[in-house]
Amino acid sequence: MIVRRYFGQTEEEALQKARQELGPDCVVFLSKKRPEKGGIELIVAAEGEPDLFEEGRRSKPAASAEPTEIAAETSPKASRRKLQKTDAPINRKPSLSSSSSSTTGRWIETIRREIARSAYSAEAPTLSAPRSTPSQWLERRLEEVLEAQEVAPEVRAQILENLRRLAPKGQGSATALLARALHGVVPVGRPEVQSAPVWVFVGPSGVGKTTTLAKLAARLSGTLSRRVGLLSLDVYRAGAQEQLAAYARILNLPFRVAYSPAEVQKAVEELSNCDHLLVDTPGCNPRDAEAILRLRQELRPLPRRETFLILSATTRLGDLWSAATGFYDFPVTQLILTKVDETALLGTAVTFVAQSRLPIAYCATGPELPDDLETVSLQYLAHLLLRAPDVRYA
Ligand SMILES: Nc1nc2c(ncn2[C@@H]2O[C@H](COP(=O)(O)OP(=O)(O)OP(=O)(O)O)[C@@H](O)[C@H]2O)c(=O)[nH]1
Ligand SMILES: [Mg+2]
Repeated sequence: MIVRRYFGQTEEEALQKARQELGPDCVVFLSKKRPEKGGIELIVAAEGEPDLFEEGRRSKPAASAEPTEIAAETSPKASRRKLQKTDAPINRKPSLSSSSSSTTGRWIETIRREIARSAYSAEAPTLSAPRSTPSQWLERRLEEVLEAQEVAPEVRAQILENLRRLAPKGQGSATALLARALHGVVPVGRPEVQSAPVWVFVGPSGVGKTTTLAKLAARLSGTLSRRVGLLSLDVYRAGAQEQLAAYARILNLPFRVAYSPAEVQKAVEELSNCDHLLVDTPGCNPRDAEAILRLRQELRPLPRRETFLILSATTRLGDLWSAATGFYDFPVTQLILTKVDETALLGTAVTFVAQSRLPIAYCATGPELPDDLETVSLQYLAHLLLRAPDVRYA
């Protein structure tokens, strides 16, 4: 999102300047009388991803527009945002309605700070004042974004440290710069071709293990033309086998159920012509040591394997750690983050990945098969962190 300040003798004049620069869909946050600036001040927002260096380089703001970019938005789902268009009455003060996300609150708080600052901006320096170098300016912008996303302070510090090294020579979009600054802080997973042939999906109950397994089965067998077999060890939850059996039917893949380590061994032999064997497991309480041990014993006959820990992006940091600790001994090799669509706050998950050093391989972005799954790259994580939360006006 881009937020800028425009001045004019009348609201219409200031709005015309805003539309010229930001396009017809820009949104008026605030309109106020500013006689010392020649009439009226508008604070206007628009969708888009600014080149932060470009904005930071402006040593002196134009008389009519003072750039105060808050963050970038590149989400393909950006169209979901419901911003009031500027062809609505411009002097209607926006009031926040139902947005419950604390991120939204913080972002709005950032915008409010800009608005408050504008009350005495004749005296106070703006964010793009001459004394601010491009790299300082950029660092402040991204620090605000990371804080709003609730990335833990020590992880933020590491990312900003990288940014400080990159920024003086860096160029490009906010997403590209943040992606480079995440390097070495947030480990990402191995590509499919480098992984072991058996993929086991473990995690707490209801996080999306079976759905994610089916998405990956569809991707491996469809796009990548691999021979894929499915094996269910979930013999506890009613309907669990039927769920995976249905996916196997839809995808036309061989499917087995195993009730014991011996049956696991038998299934491995029967499906030995497959390039990949994807193994579904029952939801397991990470604090239930007995259930964890039972599952580990059942998995023992499986040859060299990739064990994905599946966790929901909506989980608190303490519970993410509790799961990582409970499943640690399997051993877990990579992480899959599900329900990324259910939160605008990705900072907790990013903090967890940075602290645990568990490489994050995929993000599930919805319940739909097979599309709601993204292979994780630093570019993708930067995009998630920079996407703006939904902002709604009454
Ligand atoms: N919004 C959203 N829903 C998801 C996502 N992944 C899975 N779901 C939904 O979450 C619910 C649980 O998914 P499952 O795949 O059955 O979860 P599970 O971990 O296998 O559950 P158990 O086997 O009972 O432990 C289902 O309604 C899925 O459609 C996601 O990324 N986003
Ligand atoms: Mg399941």
